[in-house]
Amino acid sequence: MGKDLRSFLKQLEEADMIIDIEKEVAPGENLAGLAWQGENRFEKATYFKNLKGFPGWTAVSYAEANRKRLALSLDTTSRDFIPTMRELLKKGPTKKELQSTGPVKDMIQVGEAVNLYDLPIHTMSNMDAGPYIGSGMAVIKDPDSGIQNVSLHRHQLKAKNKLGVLMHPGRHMDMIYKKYEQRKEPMPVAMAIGHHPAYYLTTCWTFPFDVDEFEMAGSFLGYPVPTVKCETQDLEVPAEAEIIIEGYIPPFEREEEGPFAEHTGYAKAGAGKNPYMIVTAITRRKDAIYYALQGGKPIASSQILDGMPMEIVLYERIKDVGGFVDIHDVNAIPCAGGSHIIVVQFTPKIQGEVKDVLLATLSSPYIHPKIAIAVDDDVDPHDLKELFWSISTRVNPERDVFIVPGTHGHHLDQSLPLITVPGEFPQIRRGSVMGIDATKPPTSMPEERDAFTRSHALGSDKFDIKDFM
Ligand SMILES: Cc1cc2nc3c(=O)[nH]c(=O)nc-3n(C[C@H](O)[C@H](O)[C@H](O)COP(=O)(O)O)c2cc1C
Ligand SMILES: [Mn+2]
Repeated sequence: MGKDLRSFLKQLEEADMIIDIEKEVAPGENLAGLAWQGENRFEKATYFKNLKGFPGWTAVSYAEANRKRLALSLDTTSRDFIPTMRELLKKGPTKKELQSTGPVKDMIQVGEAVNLYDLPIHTMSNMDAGPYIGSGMAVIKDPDSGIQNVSLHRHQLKAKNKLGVLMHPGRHMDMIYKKYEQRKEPMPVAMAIGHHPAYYLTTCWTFPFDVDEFEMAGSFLGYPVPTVKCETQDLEVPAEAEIIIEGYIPPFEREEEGPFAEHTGYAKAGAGKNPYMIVTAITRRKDAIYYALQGGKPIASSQILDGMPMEIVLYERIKDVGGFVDIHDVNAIPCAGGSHIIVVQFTPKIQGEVKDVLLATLSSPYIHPKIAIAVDDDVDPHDLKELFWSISTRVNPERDVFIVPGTHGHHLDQSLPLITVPGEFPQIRRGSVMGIDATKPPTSMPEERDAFTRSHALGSDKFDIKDFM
């Protein structure tokens, strides 16, 4: 057996990174709030053992939704996360391995037997239209190349065999759906729910169009991902997932969807006329664990799964700006939405370099970053106290802050004006971006740089108060 949600839960238990909850919890009432508190008060995942109205079911939340836990799942640490991921990426894709069957085929419901209300799908926020599946890794196939794509999308529970779908313009699922619409054909979809974090991480990564995200999951895990064929659609899905939901998205059909609280913490953006999916089969493990991925108000899975791949993509991009940047770290600040404020830590060499780095950060494969902040090698980009101190003592606003107007903004960032029809798919926004240089003068100006050398409380570098208590 390969690595899956269960092997990761064992790792979390051993590392004391998960809270087991035996008391009864209701997916429609308090599961979300308790899971949110598990992370935001105790920095832990949550395992719900007793679900009101769903006898026999259990649910996990926030498993991968923390840099430390995500790092643990890939046998590394929070500090070494970026270098480890950079090494893994060099491996390129690893072909999947099709098997005749697997644990996800323990139970099979097809056609009329399909009932989404049997699953403990939870409601994530007080502003949501109802229960949503956040953990469905949507597998589709490019009808031209036959290559599969996997991405994560929000899915409103609409009927026993119907789910909403939100596809942002330009995402691979949107591009492939348009190909099916051109052919006037439905697009087959299969969603995998509940698996090892490597699957979720690669699913949320923007790889080139012709890369199958699960083949990258194979490279991250170090072996070919085992797959099985779907029952009712021509697609291959992970054999060791907890649940598979098969179906299709009809062409040209649109229906009211939302509201739903997004990674920004607001609920109205994106709501309106969106496509939907008809479910044709559900297959699952006998004792399937529902993965109650929490979206919305930070910190949720939304910010971690958006932000972690972005950090590595931005790191790779920035390191080559102007030939070479002495880059140390990137933080897509989770509590700020995970993707809209990016902190880049590096040692500036010459005047002007910081601005180039900030512009590269703001014009990458991602349209999320709106504010980029550069900090020097003596400031921890993950420590908000350090960040504010650096901005406060190293920024002269008229010199160190710039704004670029008229850029393409993120579809769900409600602070930016829409340039398409409100409530109609797709939604496109024009906005602006801002760079803040909170670094010291560059190394080419040693005297000026030296004036910004930090002080510390005398003895704090040599003595530990624990030895005096
Ligand atoms: C929790 C979560 C929910 C997401 N929901 C959506 C969504 O509803 N619609 C969408 O287009 N992208 C959504 N995304 C972003 C895509 O999954 C992500 O950009 C992915 O890399 C797209 O895959 P692609 O590169 O194959 O297009 C979500 C991401 C996360 C982490
Ligand atoms: Mn893709």
